[in-house]
Amino acid sequence: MPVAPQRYPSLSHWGAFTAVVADGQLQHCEPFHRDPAPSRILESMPGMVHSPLRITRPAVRAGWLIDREASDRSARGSDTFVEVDWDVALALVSDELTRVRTEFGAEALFGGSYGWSSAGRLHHARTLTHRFLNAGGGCVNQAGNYSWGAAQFLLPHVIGDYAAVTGRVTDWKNVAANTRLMVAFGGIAVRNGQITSGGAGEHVLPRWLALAAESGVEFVVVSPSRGDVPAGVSARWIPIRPNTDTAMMLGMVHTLLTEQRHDAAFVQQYCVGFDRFADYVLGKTDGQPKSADWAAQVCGVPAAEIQALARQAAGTRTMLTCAWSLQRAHHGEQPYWTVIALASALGQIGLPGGGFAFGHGSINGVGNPRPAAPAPEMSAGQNPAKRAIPVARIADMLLHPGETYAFNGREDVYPDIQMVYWAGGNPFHHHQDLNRLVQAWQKPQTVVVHESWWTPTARRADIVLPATTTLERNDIGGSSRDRFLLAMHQALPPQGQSRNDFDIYRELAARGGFEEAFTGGRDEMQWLRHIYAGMETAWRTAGADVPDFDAFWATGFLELPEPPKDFIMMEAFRQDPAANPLKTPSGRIEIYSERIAGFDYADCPPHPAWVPPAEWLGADRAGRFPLHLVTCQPADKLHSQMDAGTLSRAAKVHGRERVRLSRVEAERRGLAAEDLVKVFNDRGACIAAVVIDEDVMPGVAVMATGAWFDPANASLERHGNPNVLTLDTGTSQLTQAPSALSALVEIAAWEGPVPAVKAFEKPALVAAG
Ligand SMILES: Nc1nc2c(c(=O)[nH]1)N[C@H]1C(S)=C(S)[C@@H](COP(=O)(O)OP(=O)(O)OC[C@H]3O[C@@H](n4cnc5c(=O)[nH]c(N)nc54)[C@H](O)[C@@H]3O)O[C@H]1N2
Ligand SMILES: Nc1nc2c(c(=O)[nH]1)N[C@H]1C(S)=C(S)[C@@H](COP(=O)(O)OP(=O)(O)OC[C@H]3O[C@@H](n4cnc5c(=O)[nH]c(N)nc54)[C@H](O)[C@@H]3O)O[C@H]1N2
Ligand SMILES: [Mo]
Repeated sequence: MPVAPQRYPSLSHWGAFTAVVADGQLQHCEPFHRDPAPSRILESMPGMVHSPLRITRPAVRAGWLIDREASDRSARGSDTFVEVDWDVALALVSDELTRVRTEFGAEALFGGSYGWSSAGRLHHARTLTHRFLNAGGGCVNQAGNYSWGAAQFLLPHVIGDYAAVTGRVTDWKNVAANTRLMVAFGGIAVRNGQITSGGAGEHVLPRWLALAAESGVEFVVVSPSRGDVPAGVSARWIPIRPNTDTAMMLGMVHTLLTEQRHDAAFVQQYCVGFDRFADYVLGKTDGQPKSADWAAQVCGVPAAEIQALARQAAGTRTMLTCAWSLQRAHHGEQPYWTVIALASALGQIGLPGGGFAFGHGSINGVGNPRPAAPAPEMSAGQNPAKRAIPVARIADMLLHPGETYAFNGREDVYPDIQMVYWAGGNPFHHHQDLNRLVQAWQKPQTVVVHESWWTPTARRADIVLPATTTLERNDIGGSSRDRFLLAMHQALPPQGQSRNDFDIYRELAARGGFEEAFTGGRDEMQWLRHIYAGMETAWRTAGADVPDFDAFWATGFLELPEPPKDFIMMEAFRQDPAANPLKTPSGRIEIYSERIAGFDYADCPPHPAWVPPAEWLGADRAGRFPLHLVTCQPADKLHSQMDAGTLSRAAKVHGRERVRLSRVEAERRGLAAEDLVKVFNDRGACIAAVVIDEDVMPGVAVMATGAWFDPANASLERHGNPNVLTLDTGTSQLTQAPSALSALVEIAAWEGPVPAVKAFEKPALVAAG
């Protein structure tokens, strides 16, 4: 008699689903019945959960195991691993933590562990890493994130808090009803709307876009790629040179000012320092008016088009929105500050359907009407070491211990790191200039990684501990942008000898004598009840029908109602700025910031300005690297997660990531579709496969991130990982965020034999003798 498959509710960053399990194997992931637009990334899960790339046993790098001090750290990534028993591995990790803490102190232990890990919040590996290291005496952490790092530290100076980025923007319903023109810098890529951090219960972006289109909202997409125009929406595409949006926006402000179309009363009442900015725009401070003609030279958009868009925006209800990508670039503070200045000049901030927003095309749920009730959360506790570096300065830190750097008005010194601890992230995916990171990674004596798969980062560890995936444990997930809270039932036993990160840390904490501090005296199900209890009151107040935990667990989900009233960003401030001031020094929108002026940073002046990036098409157009490389998010996976899965692999060409080019650029280089090419600059090279794409403007090459890093050597990566080409420098001294989107490259036909891709082969493993 065949046994009926079992069904378990679960959740991932790419959507909620039911895990269908038969004979101990995940058969497929059935999308959540309430999700109107599920993501196909779910298709990759069965193959990944049961992948031969799973790490099945704890493993120790051979050179490190023989002699830590004498071991050749450049062998990280190529060395053999020795598989050991859990007891041996845990003793090694525990002793090493104790040794490093005793000999060098908590400041020698890097536990930033940046990365997305699971949607489930109890078993969120990064949070658990912090909780464990904090309880054990602290570590050096990472501040901010790769997603919106420049915005995160700039916006508090300008609009007081960064709610506009991470929190709520004006609801889509309000946009549909009131906005007539939506100008999307960086576009609204539906591809990116597959993802919600913490898990998508419902994918809402297609629905809200359709509503806006039906309601007659006119879309203008300013982007190097027409691919950022949302499907099903008729939109005008304005191609723009990457990293030059600031110039275009300044040209629009200049048009408004010189034609007296700006809202003088608004900037007077709600902003500080607009006059000083206007002097700059008009050329009174530097002799160069930032006219539409000037802007056209910089950004490549015709002056008449810049002027026409400014006039149109001033004549109707306009929402300006910027993708997060704009600020993930060198001097990425400037387009964000400038769009706020432009929106201020238009004077519609705080009105229905007007003003500015960020991230509509970056992640699912931006503008999704949802009451302000908390999402589930696990606490990491306090870090007694009180040390953190800006998230993306990791290679700088490892390469330059003791050196001083500036960050957001402070001077700090890079710590001298002896041990790196990572769980739930893939720095050999996320960091820029990976050849430089390979060098920096040789600095610490010891690297510990928890992973489920032999990712590039796991391969570069000294001690690897096998972690379960989401389906092998019980959890709870949800996001502040989503109306659903999801129960995540354990559907499978731990694969191989893998253990939950929570259990690994519990055992290590027990060895260190602080088990109770780590566990809080709770086991898995007690924690889930505790997290649920912490949300109950707020969810009930927000109008949800909240059952007790057992009933929620049995049903598998809980739903918040849509709020009765539209949320309009900065509405209260607009209605009464004295009663509802912004959390800036002046209480108003700071178009000129005295605080930033006081920092005296040449790379971040006190008002929005055109500060050319280190690499862009204006500086080196006729030079050796005439193409601007745009590294966007991948459509068929989340970062590097599920890269070895069926969906991602099917999209590769000759097993490599693709590079998109216009026909003129391909023909100029004698390239045809599916040709293998070398994409290169002075930092490195990778092999990729050509896609001729007339939606990409000339001068630009587009590659998605996520191909598992597979270097043949420092001068060639075989799989198409664009981060061997990107620039590893802080956006500015103010925010020190990643400058991933500022890189110039050249492309040439691949000559000679093609090296095989080895990213999906396990490292050499031997049993302990
Ligand atoms: N060039 C360029 N680079 C970029 C970007 C770009 O636009 N351009 N974007 C940047 C951005 S915005 C981001 S957010 C980063 C993303 O960078 P990351 O978040 O580091 O990328 P992921 O591939 O999601 O890595 C998460 C890792 O956690 C592991 N993991 C998942 N669940 C668990 C678990 O339960 N336990 C453990 N121990 N591990 C688990 C996964 O297997 C995976 O290897 O990349 C950045 N890098
Ligand atoms: N499918 C999928 N979705 C994802 C992710 C994923 O890995 N996979 N990652 C998620 C995460 S962690 C994040 S932070 C968000 C990131 O969200 P974003 O940062 O918004 O995403 P990107 O795909 O990097 O960039 C969006 C578009 O910006 C355009 N662009 C790039 N540079 C410029 C420029 O200088 N000017 C203008 N006008 N346009 C430019 C590119 O054409 C690109 O398609 O995506 C999230 N969504
Ligand atoms: Mo991100």
